[in-house]
Amino acid sequence: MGIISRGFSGRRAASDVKLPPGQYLTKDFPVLSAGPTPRVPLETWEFTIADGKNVVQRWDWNAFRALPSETPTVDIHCVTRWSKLATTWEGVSLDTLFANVKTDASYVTVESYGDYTTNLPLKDLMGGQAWVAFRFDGKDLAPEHGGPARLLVPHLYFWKSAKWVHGVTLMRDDKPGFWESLGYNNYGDPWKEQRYWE
Ligand SMILES: Nc1nc2c(c(=O)[nH]1)N[C@H]1C(S)=C(S)[C@@H](COP(=O)(O)O)O[C@H]1N2
Ligand SMILES: [Mo]
Repeated sequence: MGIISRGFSGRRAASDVKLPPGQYLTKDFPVLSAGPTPRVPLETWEFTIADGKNVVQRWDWNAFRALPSETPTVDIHCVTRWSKLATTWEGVSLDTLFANVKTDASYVTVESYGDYTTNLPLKDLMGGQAWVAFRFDGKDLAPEHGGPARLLVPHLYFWKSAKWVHGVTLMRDDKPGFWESLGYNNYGDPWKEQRYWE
């Protein structure tokens, strides 16, 4: 029913809205940061992909912004129970960033300016599921929301969407990131309510 009427009307009626279990809707955009907001000048900003210790791809801001970008509209779900629907972003797909990377690694650690890390399976970054986003709601991403650029992985709880993203490291073995080491679930599927380690 939900899917049929949604497809038919082309937008969601209020009665159609389906939130993951235990979530409530908010119109605000709360700021959740584990530490101070790092200020990253565009002149020194870079995004790298490393395979173990070897950096295999590197972009400075101009090279990064010269890549083709996309404008996803997605729902986001924070483990602290707020959700926002139909948020609009601009960013570079991880498929684009990984286009020339060959690896047999199955996991990644995402690293941010200012020390934050988060881990996820590499396949969750691929297939149109993840972006390095630099614009939100038509405006440059504000520093408190992760500007100049943040990861956006909307199908997982929002702590996986690392703000001030600096790069990703490919790993053969999975390794818990910042919140995952402090008790948040290793994977974090909001539809399965994977908030904490069992
Ligand atoms: N670098 C970094 N990224 C981060 C965080 C953080 O503390 N540091 N918090 C995470 C959490 S728990 C959430 S819910 C979202 C919050 O993003 P927002 O502040 O833009 O709402 O960022 C995630 N990414
Ligand atoms: Mo969060």
